[in-house]
Order: sequence, then C-alpha cells, then structure tokens
Amino acid sequence: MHTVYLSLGTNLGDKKHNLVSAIKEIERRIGPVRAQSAFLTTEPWGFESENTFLNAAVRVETELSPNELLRVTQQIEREMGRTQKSSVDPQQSKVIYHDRIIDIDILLYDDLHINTKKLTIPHPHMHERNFVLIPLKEILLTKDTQQ
Ligand code: PH2
Ligand code: MG
Ligand code: MG
Repeated sequence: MHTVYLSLGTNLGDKKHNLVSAIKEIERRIGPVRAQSAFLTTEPWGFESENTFLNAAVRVETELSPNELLRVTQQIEREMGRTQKSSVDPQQSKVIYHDRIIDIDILLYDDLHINTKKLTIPHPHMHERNFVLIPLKEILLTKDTQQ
C-alpha cells in the first residue's frame, strides 16, 4: 500500500459538488480516503479569472503505481467534464491556466521523487502555492479517519 496526497481545485459550476464528486470517485477508483481537508475559497493564482476557486487536499491509500494514479486522476477529470488542460505559451515560456470543473494534482507519493516527461513528484510548484499548502498542512499530520 502507498500513501498519496492529492490536491483538488475547481472554479466552475457547483464547486462544492465538484469537490465532493471527485473525492467520491477517488475513493472508488484509487483507494480509501484517510484524511480530507476543509474546502478553502481562494483567488485564482497565476492567471486572471472572475471565478474564485474552491480547493482541498486528501490523503489516500492506494495500490496504484504513480503512472496508474496519474491515468486515473486524468480519467476522473475528463469524465467530470474537464476540457482544457494547462499549456505552455512557447513565446513567453509561461504556463497558461484555464477555468476548470475539476483539477486533481498528485502532490506526494510515499517519499518518492519522480521526474519524467509526464509526471513530476513531489509536485514542482506546491511550495509556492498557498491554495495547496494550507489544505495539505491541515491533513499532513492528522490521524486516519477510517481504518
Ligand atoms: N490551479 C492552478 C492555477 N491556479 N489557483 C487557485 N486558487 N487554485 C487552483 O487550484 C489553481 C490556481 C493550476 O492547476
Ligand atoms: Mg493544478
Ligand atoms: Mg492538474
């Protein structure tokens, strides 16, 4: 079994419902959710939008490998209606973010360090984002809520 921390974010539609639905799917397809942060309302970071975010973090036990985990999180995003992914503006080598129904990012996977084209763990930007760090800190040292 592996312990992973995931970050969730949404800034479109019924945001609370989006987070609850995503966490349900995580529980069903990835593994038992052992800890869940509060839902935090945050301002868009790194791009301009009139839609504020609702962010959260969860700790999950899983048998999935990092690549399988990535595949399943992306599958949940797609099935929930995520359309545009973040992209890189080649002119300014800057990331372009879009409003989204749901974003599920892998923050930590045990104490693994992975750096491939598809996947970087720990998440390379987590340390500079309060919308990630505040929910993560809330659950990092908490006990499991279910066995
Ligand atoms: N996600 C981003 C970029 N900016 N800002 C907030 N507040 N919350 C997010 O989840 C978020 C963001 C890239 O995925
Ligand atoms: Mg993200
Ligand atoms: Mg993402």
